[in-house]
Amino acid sequence: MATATKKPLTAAQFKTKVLHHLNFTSSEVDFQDNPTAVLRAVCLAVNEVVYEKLKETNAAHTDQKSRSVNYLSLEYLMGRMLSNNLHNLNLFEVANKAVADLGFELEDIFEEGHDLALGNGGLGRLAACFLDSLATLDYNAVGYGIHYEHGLFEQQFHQGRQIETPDEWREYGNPWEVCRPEAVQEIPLFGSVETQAQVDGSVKKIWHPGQIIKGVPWDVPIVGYNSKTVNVLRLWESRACSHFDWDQFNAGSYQDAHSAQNQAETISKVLYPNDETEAGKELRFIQQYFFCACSIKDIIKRYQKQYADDWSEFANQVVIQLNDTHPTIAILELMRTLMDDYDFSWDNAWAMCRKVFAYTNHTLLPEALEKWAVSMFERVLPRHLEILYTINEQFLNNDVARMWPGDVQMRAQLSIIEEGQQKMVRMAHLCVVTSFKVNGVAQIHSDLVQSDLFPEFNALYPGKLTNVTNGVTPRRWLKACNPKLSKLLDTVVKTDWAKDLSSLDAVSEYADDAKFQKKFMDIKHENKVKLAGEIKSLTGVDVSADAIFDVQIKRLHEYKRQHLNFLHILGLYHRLLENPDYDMQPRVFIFGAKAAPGYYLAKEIIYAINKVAERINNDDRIQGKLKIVFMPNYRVTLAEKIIPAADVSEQISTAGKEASGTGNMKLALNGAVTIGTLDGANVEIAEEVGDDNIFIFGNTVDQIKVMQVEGYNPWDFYHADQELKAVIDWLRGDFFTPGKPGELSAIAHSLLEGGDPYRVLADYADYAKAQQALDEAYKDSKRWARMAILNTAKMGKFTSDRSIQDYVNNIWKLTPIK
Ligand code: CRA
Repeated sequence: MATATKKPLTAAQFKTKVLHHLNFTSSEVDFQDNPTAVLRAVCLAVNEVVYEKLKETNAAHTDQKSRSVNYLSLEYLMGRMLSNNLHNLNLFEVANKAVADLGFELEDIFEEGHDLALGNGGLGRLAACFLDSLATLDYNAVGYGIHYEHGLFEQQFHQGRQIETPDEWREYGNPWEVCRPEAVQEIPLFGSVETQAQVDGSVKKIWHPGQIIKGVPWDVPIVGYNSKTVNVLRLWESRACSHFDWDQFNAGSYQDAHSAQNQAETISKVLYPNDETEAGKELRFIQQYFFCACSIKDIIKRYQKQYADDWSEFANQVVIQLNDTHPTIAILELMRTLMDDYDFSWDNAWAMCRKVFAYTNHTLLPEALEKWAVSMFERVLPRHLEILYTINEQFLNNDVARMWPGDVQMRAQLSIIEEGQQKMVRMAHLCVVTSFKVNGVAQIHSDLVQSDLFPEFNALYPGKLTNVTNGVTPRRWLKACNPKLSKLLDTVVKTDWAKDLSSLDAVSEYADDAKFQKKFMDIKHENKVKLAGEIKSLTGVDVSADAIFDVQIKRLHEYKRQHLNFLHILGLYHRLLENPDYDMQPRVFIFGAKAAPGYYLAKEIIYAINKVAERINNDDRIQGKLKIVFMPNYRVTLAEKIIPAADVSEQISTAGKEASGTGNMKLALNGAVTIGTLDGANVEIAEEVGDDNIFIFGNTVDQIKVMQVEGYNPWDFYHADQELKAVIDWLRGDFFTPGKPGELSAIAHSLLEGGDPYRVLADYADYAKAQQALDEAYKDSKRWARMAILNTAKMGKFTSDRSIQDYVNNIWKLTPIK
């Protein structure tokens, strides 16, 4: 469908639209004290533009019969939408002026918005960045997920301890989503399978479900930057199939009728708040199945709109990307649908599945590799389990037996079913066996997937295992969150760097230019002043923007080693107490992290940092050289405020444990210098910025492996390092908690008696040394400015546009929509 090139909206026209919505959608004539109403009206005004583009995009997708990627993810961490949508539609200045005319600051209006926090951390935020890039690059893509009533919990601190409260992101409605009753799906569960003999001698399997759940889709439009495309994120909400069982109601059991409804609605009630790990909870399993089944039905429905019952184009038109193993059941559901509902033979259905699915692995942590009990599988999805058994049998008898004839041990090791007291389904094995491509998320991680996690699969299916290094969208993570730096970059980069991030390399030429250095560092300082205000209002702590802002923001996990950072802070405090004139640049250590509610040690680490912060922040003896702030309720919106103000980026995971990381990319893009281990994407960041512009320390993956073989004794490190011993002893005693000895001892206990599983003590000395080198570098303001500038200039590789283009070239094979 051809569209006449429309004139861009003027501020006056935009204001008229906003006023229209204030009057007629909200009937809010007196909006002067009602910024929430203004926010709503602005969003609705933006939606007028968005929906028009969405209509055009849908028409183009249908006209061109274009191949699409279907991104299946249990998590999407979208954050707020307004600022990003305005930037992507090139309406930011227009809205700014219109809102000013109404007597408001646009930035204050943004503050009224709620984060869409339907995810935990990196995996969910990656999905959000990928959707942004897919629309920006004009690819036909649909994101599928769950419409959680409650996203990730809100975090508060009560006397230093984390308290969780429910997230209410749509309590009063959300302007960015629209319900699509015409696309509701019905999803069967439980029950039994009947085997029916057919006249031709074959058998047909009939599943008689015990319950049917309704899946209601909510669409969130995804606006591309400076592009024609608006794609859709489709989120499924679960509901009971008939709202009331009237027979039961008439018989007087109102309660029972309601309980079926409650049970059905529980499925999409709440996001599981664990990053990386999830225990074998039946509800989680049903969540996974529910959203996969809804999505598979929807994908088929979209296909049939164009091809009716001609299946010959399906594998050419459809690719389904599994974001980790969470959506693995989609494989079994597609097999079941093709055979049971569309009469495919086994071989044809299997051939189709092997062409359609691809899988991304996001972690090597053994506890995060999903397994489900066969017994539960059988109860919830009896038909799917049958299919799974057949897939496994064929895989073992064909693929494994051909490569390793008679090797019983290999069979057991590779089988999709793990034998044992409790038989388990290994979801990752099903993914690798079925998918035509499997990728890790940074080069070092993908290498480890091939060498350590799935070496046999790599031998069995050469070329299947590959790498796509993660990326982040420069629209949200530079243009929108750091407007001052963006404007400065505009003055020296002549192309639209937000769409072609590699063009930022042109900034390298200015790395030693004194004038440019001053401008760059002045902006950093202004951003720090602004963050200092935020810190004051959120935590009550006064910090100076002249200090180094040292940032560690990410989920709280032992492998990410917030406690290594913490021990080093204690080390500095120890030095300052021994010698108040100890020469160091004043530093503010800024943390942001949520701990999974059931993760004991993670919560103890938060408590210890908060307790120690209380003491150190109020200790006059150290003359303000050291401050610690733990910002509550870390989320996308807070990241957008912290990142532009960061001088130092802490990326200090145990080598081999962080698959990629993406905060590392966002911080460097905004001119923060990384102190980090050779882990995840840090390795590639180091390659890009060069050794002079990053502080690398610590044991490498290989050295960690050697340590494992030779035996690791944390006590050796404790006894060998006086400072380390002293600060650990502080935690074991009552130095920070007078009268309550041992209140902060959980960390020390895990590091010593607990065997220090993440090798914190082994890296302490080298970390402290790297920190000292960093302090030296900061003293030399020219050197530091050069480093900061080069970090921004060299981040071109880490745009999610590049990641998406890698997926397109090597896996999805899409062509952009014209
Ligand atoms: N926790 C990895 O740990 C990675 C993201 C996105 C993670 C991060 O290093 O950057 O995925 N893994 O690829 C994960 O969620 C289930 O595994 C993460 O976010």
